[in-house]
Amino acid sequence: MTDTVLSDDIAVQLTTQTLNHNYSGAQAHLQAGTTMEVRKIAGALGAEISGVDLSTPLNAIQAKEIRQALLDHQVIFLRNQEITPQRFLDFAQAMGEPVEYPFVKGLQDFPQIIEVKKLETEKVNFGGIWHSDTTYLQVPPMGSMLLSREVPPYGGDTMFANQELAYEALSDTMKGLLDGLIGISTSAKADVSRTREDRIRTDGKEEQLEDYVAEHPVVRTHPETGRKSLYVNIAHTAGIKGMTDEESKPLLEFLFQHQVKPEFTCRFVWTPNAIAFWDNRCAMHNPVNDYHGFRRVMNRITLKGDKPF
Ligand SMILES: O=C(O)CCC(=O)C(=O)O
Repeated sequence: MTDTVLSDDIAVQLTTQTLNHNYSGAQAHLQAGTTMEVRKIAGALGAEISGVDLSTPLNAIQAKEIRQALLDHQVIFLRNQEITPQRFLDFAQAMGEPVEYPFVKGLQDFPQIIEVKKLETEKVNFGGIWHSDTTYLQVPPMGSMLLSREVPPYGGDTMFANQELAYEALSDTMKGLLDGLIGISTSAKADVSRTREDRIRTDGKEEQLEDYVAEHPVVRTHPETGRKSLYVNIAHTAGIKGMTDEESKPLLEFLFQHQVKPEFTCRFVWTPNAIAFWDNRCAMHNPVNDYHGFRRVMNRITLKGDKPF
C-alpha cells in the first residue's frame, strides 16, 4: 500500500514497484493520484480491481477507470468493500442508472436493492442457470452488481461467460446465418422460473405477476464498444422469430452449449464484502449451487440498459 503522506509522484512510483514485484504479468493501470490496479483473473473475461475504497465517494477519474475496466473485461470484482446499502447505491449510481427488479421487492428504503439469498434450508439458488439478466424485458439491463453479505464456507462461486468470444469462435457461415435473426425471450421458461420461486414466496412483489416476452437480435452489437456478441440464453430464449419450434430448437440447443464452453468463462470465488459488476450486453453468468446447508446472502442492484440492436 502507498503511504498517503508521500507526494503523488513518489506514491505512484512506489505503487508501481509494488505492482511489478507482486503481479508481474498482470495487467495494471495506474493514474497519478490513484492506486487503482486492474488484474485479469482468466483468459476469457473478468478482472479484479484493487486500490478502491467504496466507503467514500469515488472521484471522477476512479469512476471513469472502473467503468472502462467493465468495458475492457465484461465483469469486474472489488473485494473488501464493507459498505452500507446507501454507499452500494452510490457506487451503482456512479456506474449507471439503478432500476427495480421485476419480481422481487427491494430492501426497506432501497427499492433498487434486492436480496439474492439461499437459506440453509433451501435447495434451489436464485438465477441458478446460465443467463443474461431479464432478456424478456423490452429494454434489458446494461449491467448488474452483487455485494456479498454472507458467503458459505465453500462453494457458491459465480461463473461468467464471454459472449463476444463465443460469437467470434463461430464459423463465418454460422455467423451469416445468425446475423439478422431475432430471438424470443420469455420470463416463463420453467427451469428459470423455478429458481425464483423461494424468493418470490418470501420477498415477491405484491402486484400481480405478469409474464414478460421480448424480441431481441440473436447477435447484438454493444452500444459502447461496437463489438458483436451472442445474445441468446438457455434461461429465457424460447424461440426464433419466423421459425417453427422444430426448426429453432436444434439451433438454440447448439448455441446454448457452444456459448458456455470452458474457454469462454471465468469463475469468481466469493469472500465477504466483495462486489461483482457484470455487463449483461456481452456476458452471461451462472451461480454454482454446491453449498446446500449453508447460507449465502447478496445485495443486488440492476442498472438500466437500452434496446438491443
Ligand atoms: O447469486 C449469484 O451469484 C448470481 C445471481 C443471479 O443470477 C443474478 O443476480 O442475476
